[in-house]
Amino acid sequence: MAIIESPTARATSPLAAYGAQPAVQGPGMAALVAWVEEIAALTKPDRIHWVDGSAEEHEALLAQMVADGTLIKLNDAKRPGSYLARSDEADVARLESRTFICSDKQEDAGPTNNWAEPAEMRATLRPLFDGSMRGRTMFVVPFSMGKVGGPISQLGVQLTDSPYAVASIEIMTRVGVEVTKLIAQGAPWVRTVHSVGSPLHHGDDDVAWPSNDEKYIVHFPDTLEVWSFGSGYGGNAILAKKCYALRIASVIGRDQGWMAEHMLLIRVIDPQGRAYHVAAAFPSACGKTNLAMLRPTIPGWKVETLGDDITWIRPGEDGRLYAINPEAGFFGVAPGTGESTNVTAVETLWGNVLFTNVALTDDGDVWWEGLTDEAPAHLIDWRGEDWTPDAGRPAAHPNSRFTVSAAQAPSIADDWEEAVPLDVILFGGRRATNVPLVVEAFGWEHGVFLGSNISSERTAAAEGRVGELRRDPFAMMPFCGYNMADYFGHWLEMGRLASQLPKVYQVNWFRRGADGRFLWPGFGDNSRVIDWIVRRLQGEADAVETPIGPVPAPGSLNLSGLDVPQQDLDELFEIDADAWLEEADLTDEFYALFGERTPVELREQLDGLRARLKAAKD
Ligand code: GTP
Ligand code: SPV
Ligand code: MN
Repeated sequence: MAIIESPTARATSPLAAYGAQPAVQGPGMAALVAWVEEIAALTKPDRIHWVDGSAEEHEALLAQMVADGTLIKLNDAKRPGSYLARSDEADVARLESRTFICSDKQEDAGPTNNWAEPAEMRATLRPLFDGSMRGRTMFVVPFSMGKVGGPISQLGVQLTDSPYAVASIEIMTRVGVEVTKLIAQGAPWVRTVHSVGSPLHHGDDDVAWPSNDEKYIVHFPDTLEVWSFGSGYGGNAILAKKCYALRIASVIGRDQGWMAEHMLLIRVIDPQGRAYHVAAAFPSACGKTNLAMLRPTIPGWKVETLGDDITWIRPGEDGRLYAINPEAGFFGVAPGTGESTNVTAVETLWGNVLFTNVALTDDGDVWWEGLTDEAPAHLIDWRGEDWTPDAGRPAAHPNSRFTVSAAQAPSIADDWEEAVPLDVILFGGRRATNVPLVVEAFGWEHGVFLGSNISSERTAAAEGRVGELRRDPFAMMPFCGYNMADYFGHWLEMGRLASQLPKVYQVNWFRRGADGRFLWPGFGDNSRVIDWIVRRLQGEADAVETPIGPVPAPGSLNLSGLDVPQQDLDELFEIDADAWLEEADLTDEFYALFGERTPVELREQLDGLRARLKAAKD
């Protein structure tokens, strides 16, 4: 199968000139072909490749990237079917400052999103995309979020000049002719355009990771379009993920009565074999993949993986909220993933993995900080330079990632592509202070209040100073495609649409002692918190009320076999009324950002919190 069709004589239609479109017919095909032609006329690729999603095509694409120097093939004996990509040093993470929500009205993007007037943004983008694919192949990538033809699945097409993006999308979504057939039959789909912005002029040598210093990740929610320019990395380039499945989908969900959330999804099975479904919203690089693959340290419990990053939730006919993971793969943070922290992930990564910005070992395998306790004596670091343990810098980039098929996780549920009824929603973040290990919400509105108040220390998943505390409501600050206050309102509305709501909890695995240590062992021991929550659902675990919500009664958290000193436990659950009153002031300031759009229910929740804190002080 030829990946690269040579540019034949430019005949009548650009499509006829560039490459073969699939032999799929139907009323929806004309719009797709017209759009592909329009974007090709703008970006002027040398070739067009309609991706069919076959295994042979995927292999050929990978082989071509090895030949071009974009990928390094890893040692087949150590890591079969696996590859390493090293990005440009200026293209290593999502760029929130370059991400725009271009709704017709600025107030619909809200104060927490970058906004530009759509016509003005189109005028900015047009010259950037004009000829941006010269010398390259434009790939047409039809994809489905959720299983192909599934009742709550959504379709899209990405046009991209990045073969790395194509290979990634093929792992992260369902790609291929079956999707094109649905589009041909008339199913709705979302248009996404991506260019690394690095045209090749005659005789130019390509670089391993083409990109452009100027970057734009732009969403037009009113026309359901995404345009991304200049970056080849992760969420900037795999447009099905954050751009579509969160930002655009959140808008569709607002209008249609469902939710697109930055959440992992798991099935927890208790020692009696009873199953519960838990979704958890934690900000980027705050432990979603880890919890999604949790291996409980307490006997009798089991966790099955359903998703690790995105969850779509909608009310079912029985009044419960049903959830699916729309993705087909994991784009997971490598550093900190090891035998002692996430052994399931380590097992998942046995082969067929696309690694980005991790270190290369001398025997052609990969390594990153935290994979093993001891670093190898010599590595090639993520920049391609020699590295030894005394180098004084990390060998893998802190936001280095693995891309791997979800089906490959040993913990994946047999029915992971089906919707499941939600029992529990968790909100969490990285908080060194104030937030206890676990707090129960008084009810749905209080739960929404807790979600709206997630704050977290910045990680390497996006630009900004790592460690700085920032607000990240519902872990959706970078991913909400519309006004955040309206989004809070949508959460409240969902509570009215469903008759049997999940219970909501706030968790924090990251509280530190005065000496800077984590107070809680985390990882597999987080099962102890899940166990308490499930026993609460069953009416079998006690809680004590505090001003911020019920917390485990002394003795009700299963700590057997765990060596955490009582003093650390006290610190883990300490609630300092003064510090919380200060947080309440910050919440007030934050809500004020949205003016009248902040739902009154949340203001009432804030008043209630303040009153309880003041009462506790008297
Ligand atoms: P995105 O893919 O960016 O949305 O993030 P994610 O939430 O899936 O991140 P992931 O699970 O990969 O978290 C990465 C970091 O969190 C790693 O550095 C882990 O070591 C750390 N981490 C995860 N769980 C725990 C925990 O229970 N305790 C502590 N201390 N660290 C944890
Ligand atoms: C995140 O940053 O939350 C991610 C990685 O999941 S990316 O897809 O690059 O946005
Ligand atoms: Mn994420």
